[in-house]
Amino acid sequence: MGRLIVVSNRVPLPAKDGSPPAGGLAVALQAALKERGGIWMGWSGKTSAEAEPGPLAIEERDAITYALTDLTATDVEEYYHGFANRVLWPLCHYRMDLAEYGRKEMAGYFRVNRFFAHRLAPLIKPDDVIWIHDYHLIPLAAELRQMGFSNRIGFFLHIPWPPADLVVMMPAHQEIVRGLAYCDLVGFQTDYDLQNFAGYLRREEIGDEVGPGRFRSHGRMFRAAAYPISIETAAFAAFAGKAMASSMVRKAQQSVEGRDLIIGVDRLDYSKGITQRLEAFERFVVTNPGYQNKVTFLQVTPKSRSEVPEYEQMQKMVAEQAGRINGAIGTVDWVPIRYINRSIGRNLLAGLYRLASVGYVTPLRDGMNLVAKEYVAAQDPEKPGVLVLSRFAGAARELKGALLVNPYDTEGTANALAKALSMPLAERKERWRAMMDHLLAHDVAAWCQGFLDDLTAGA
Ligand code: ADQ
Repeated sequence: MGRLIVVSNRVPLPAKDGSPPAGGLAVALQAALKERGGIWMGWSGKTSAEAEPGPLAIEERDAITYALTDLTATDVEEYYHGFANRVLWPLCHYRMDLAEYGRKEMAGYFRVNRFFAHRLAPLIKPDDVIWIHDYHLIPLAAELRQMGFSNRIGFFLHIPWPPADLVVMMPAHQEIVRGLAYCDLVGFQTDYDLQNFAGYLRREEIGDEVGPGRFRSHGRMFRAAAYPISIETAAFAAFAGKAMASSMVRKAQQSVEGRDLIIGVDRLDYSKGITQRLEAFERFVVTNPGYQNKVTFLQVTPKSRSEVPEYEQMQKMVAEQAGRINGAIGTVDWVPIRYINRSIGRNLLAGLYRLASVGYVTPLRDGMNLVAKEYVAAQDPEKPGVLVLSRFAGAARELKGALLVNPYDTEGTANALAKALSMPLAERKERWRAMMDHLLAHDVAAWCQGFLDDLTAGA
């Protein structure tokens, strides 16, 4: 296989001090790039004041070439905030009610994808393998093909692919989906996403499955399959064990004062079901008075996308809701919900997962949800906690040892919290072992290798 070229909206440039990147995905892709030599291209996150952004900024680190482009303010507004985050994100999370489709934004989305293709073109060698990531860049493969590139091109969608009935609500759905047919391999998080994609092609009569995982659409043949993303399981487990010695984690442990800790960790996003989660926690305490003053629910939620109005409103709503619940069920010596509105370091995060008796992960819709996997990996094998997991997270397709809940069912979720907190140790161990064994065998390195093997097979 030739060099690997990864393209994603944002690029995790390694820190100058050599400290590792925060996410497992960045670690896995950087390892793959290092092994084969390669390029990681994407938006620098900077807005250019010029009508045409300057040349690519190239940085070489550890045998990887990082190629970063600025975008104009109009590009950022239309492509990123406009179409990617206000049409594709809500649509793929089953929230067409929040989508704000506009032709100007869609044109901006295609324009920036074409711009990415033109920026990337001079860097591509004939045997390079190109791996495109996520919903920001769905049309990129088609743009590259139009420029004459016949390299192997793979695409991985990190968010869900919804059923046909939803996809067709997006006015430009056929033009968007067309981009995928120009790839050699399209990866989804779960078998459900793959089925939805196949169903959409059939329903719209724009393609069909000609064999298992083999599709024909827009006059092209390509493959599609599920590749559930994962974490660096063994490394994260070791890290969590060590984190217990840190003074921050010890302080956190003292502050809980022997109560059971329930932990929720999410970017502030309407797809994560945070308000439903708080409500179910309140219901749990009210219907299980024995747990009053015996549990602390810690919700850690850094702001995200605050330039989009729904996110701004949500931030206010969640803070108010946590305050109202604390006022209603708290006592002078007990604050039931602790709500932290910012990002925390990986060390503290890993330690908090390990301290927590319950990992409370209840998105309304999620491509995978890596928090669920991190929580499992961080547990002490001798006294593991219990994962309460939404059936609507992609992770629910794999983590069968979790207590699966429907986050729209407040009573059901409250009951699951009660069940988790009273679960006998033997059952906790048995459930955890099954999940941990799965995650050790299916870590992010295996995910990366599996996708690249399939992409390059037969090349
Ligand atoms: P996200 O929607 O960002 O990712 P998720 O998979 O849960 O969701 O990943 C979040 C990451 O951020 C985790 O590694 C978590 O530890 C970290 N994080 C969250 N809150 C934090 C905090 N307060 N402090 C520090 N770290 C925090 C998208 C899709 C997911 C899919 C991933 C990967 O929406 O469904 O799992 O991509 O494909």
